[in-house]
Amino acid sequence: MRLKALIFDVDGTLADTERDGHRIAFNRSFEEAGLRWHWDQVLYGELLGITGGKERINHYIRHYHPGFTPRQGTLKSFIEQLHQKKTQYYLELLSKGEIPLRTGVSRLLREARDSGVQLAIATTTTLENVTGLLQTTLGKRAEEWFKVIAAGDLVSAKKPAPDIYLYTLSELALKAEDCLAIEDSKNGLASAKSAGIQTLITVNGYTCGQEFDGACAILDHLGDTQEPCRVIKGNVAFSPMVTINNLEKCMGN
Ligand code: XBP
Ligand code: MG
Repeated sequence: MRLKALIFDVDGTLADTERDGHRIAFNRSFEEAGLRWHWDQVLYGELLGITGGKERINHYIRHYHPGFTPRQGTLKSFIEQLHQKKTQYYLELLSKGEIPLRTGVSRLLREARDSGVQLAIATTTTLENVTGLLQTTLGKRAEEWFKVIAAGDLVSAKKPAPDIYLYTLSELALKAEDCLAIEDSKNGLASAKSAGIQTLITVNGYTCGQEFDGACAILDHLGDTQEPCRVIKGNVAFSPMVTINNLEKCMGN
């Protein structure tokens, strides 16, 4: 079947942004606010079950510091301010070029462009984080490669709700069956699947133990000429790398 659009998740899919990116930025914002909160790698893995930075902070407070009240203002505005600082720190990390794209991402994006397959993004993270990542890894004008960049608070119900994917489909003016989503997590898969979109998973350190029922394939990464991918589950035709050609063949099955 003819694939019309590829819809990418960002965190964990385009790049491994969580452990050494978002986590570090959250911790810096806590330190700066004089809070003795620290998210280590294991705790952060647990907190990733809650998508969205503001929602994650709120969940953490409710479960780990239930009596906490900010010195000034409401809890909501306190979390918003903390999160704005976190975004600043995250953008600083990106600008240092410390977060590269995952294997095969740049290759597949370029191949899609050459084949006339549209590109889109459906993510929970803040819009500036997406544009920052695209610019620091693919160049100043990389945003223009994407017909739709759907991010953050654009929808009120974040992944695993289907809203961000439904919004992306409507902006693309395409049907779910003409698109394929690329995700890294259970929450991401649930979101894309509930919007009716077939989904390919590339796992990472935080998500490799998750269940991905209903994914069209599960791989360790997208693969590249120098670094073949491993098919964990699904059609072996994806090895040594995911291409527009093998995606179109496998989607028909
Ligand atoms: C990603 C997220 C994001 C980031 C932080 O989920 O949950 O919250 O961790 O981004 P997904 P913000 O990959 O499933 O979209 O702090 O900007 O929200
Ligand atoms: Mg993700």
